[in-house]
Amino acid sequence: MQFPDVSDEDHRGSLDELERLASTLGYRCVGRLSQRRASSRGATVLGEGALKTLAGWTGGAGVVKSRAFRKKTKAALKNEAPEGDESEEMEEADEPDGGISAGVPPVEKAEVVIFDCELTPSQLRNLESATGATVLDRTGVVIGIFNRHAKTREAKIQVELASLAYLSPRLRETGGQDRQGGGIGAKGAGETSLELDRRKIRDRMKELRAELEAVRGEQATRRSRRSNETTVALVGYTNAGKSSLMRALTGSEVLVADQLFATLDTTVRPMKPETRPRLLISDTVGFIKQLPHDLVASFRSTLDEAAGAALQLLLVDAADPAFRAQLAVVQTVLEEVGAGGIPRILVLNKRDLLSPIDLALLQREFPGAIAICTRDAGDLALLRDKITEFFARNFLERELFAPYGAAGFIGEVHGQFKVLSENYEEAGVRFRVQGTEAMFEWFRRKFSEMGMEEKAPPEGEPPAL
Ligand SMILES: Nc1nc2c(ncn2[C@@H]2O[C@H](COP(=O)(O)OP(=O)(O)OP(=O)(O)O)[C@@H](O)[C@H]2O)c(=O)[nH]1
Ligand SMILES: [Mg+2]
Repeated sequence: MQFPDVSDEDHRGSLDELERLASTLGYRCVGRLSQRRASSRGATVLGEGALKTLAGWTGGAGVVKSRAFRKKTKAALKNEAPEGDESEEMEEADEPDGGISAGVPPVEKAEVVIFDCELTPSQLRNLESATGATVLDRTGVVIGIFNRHAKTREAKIQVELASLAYLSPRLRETGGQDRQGGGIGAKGAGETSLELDRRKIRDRMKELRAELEAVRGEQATRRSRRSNETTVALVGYTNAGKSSLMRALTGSEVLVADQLFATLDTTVRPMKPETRPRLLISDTVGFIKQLPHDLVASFRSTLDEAAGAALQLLLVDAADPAFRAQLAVVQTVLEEVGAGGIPRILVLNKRDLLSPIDLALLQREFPGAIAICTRDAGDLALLRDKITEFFARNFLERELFAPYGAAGFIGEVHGQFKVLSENYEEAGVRFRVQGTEAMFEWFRRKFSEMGMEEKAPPEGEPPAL
């Protein structure tokens, strides 16, 4: 469907992206069909003609043979309103048919039809009836990929929760069968009752939420343990190159793949070569347009990483013609999850794929941004400098005093701060250190009972990292 407010270019880009998503799930695209529509309402989303064309590709009848459709037809014959909760959608089906672009009909028969919009459960069922093929929508495909790529316990719980939330309303329509392999088992003995399925889903979701709480509790503890450290979050659209940059900056072996949603788990590693204080880099799940809210909510804790960072590196694939729209999506989602107000450096990645002219134009368009290639050592050194400069600007120089006998104190000072000098005096050790306000705050809380003293030196130049 191409809606009136979507340009031809954006429409094509969106279908390209959908094709990539589908191929990540192992599907091969045999044909594309578009129709200009005012909205995605209507019993089958598509008009009659487009549906017939589509059914020609899948070997389906091209008409809906559902109960609701029969009901509507009967009602129409009797000239009365149709009953049932699908009546509204059936009424909307009358938009004129037209604006179809289908290209050459595919040689191979299509077994799966994927729609680039969200389908209601009844639209999905009607379309399956008319095409005789399996029908998926964009969300279904994304959830399928998430199911496949989740590795850690936390990501698996998050994905299962999202699948169940997606599946639950669709159950009524599909008679309790699990369409996507989304976590609950497919139909089996004693599982045909809809009520039972619904209750099982509710119970399972409750169980998963409790488990997620527990996992998140552990994580929060881990996060607070490093709250005095300084985290840089890599954020961006899926496939922008976040994990590649993570590897380059930290030397860690995170997965890099030319795939959408290769990363679903958060990884945090110190930046190499190590700085003092240590800077941590975090790599997390990417964004995509029309990411359903349920899914965003279940990835909340992964995104908390972005919200808790001192600095965000917002990566875009500058060689992707759709990158401006992708950047807008990322900015919107970051706002929505409360990670909008954090200092940010825009990183135009994959500059190696751009011509010098395009690159120059981009740099003029985004003056604060840094253009890099994650494989170029010089670019990486510049980016590293930019990161350390940012922290240097935010580092304060203070004096800390620890009385002798304050167990662990001296080790922590050396571990966390950059120590400029230390003097062993009669009653204890006097340090001159550099750190962020947050680090001093954490330190104050931890060692307040030990009589730590802290004092800012006279105003001067900002400290170097
Ligand atoms: N040409 C070029 N390709 C790059 C560059 N950086 C990353 N890539 C490629 O882009 C693809 C995606 O890279 P990833 O690092 O996995 O991207 P990501 O942002 O982590 O993606 P997800 O985890 O799937 O959201 C891979 O095929 C990388 O090899 C670059 O600077 N230039
Ligand atoms: Mg990744």
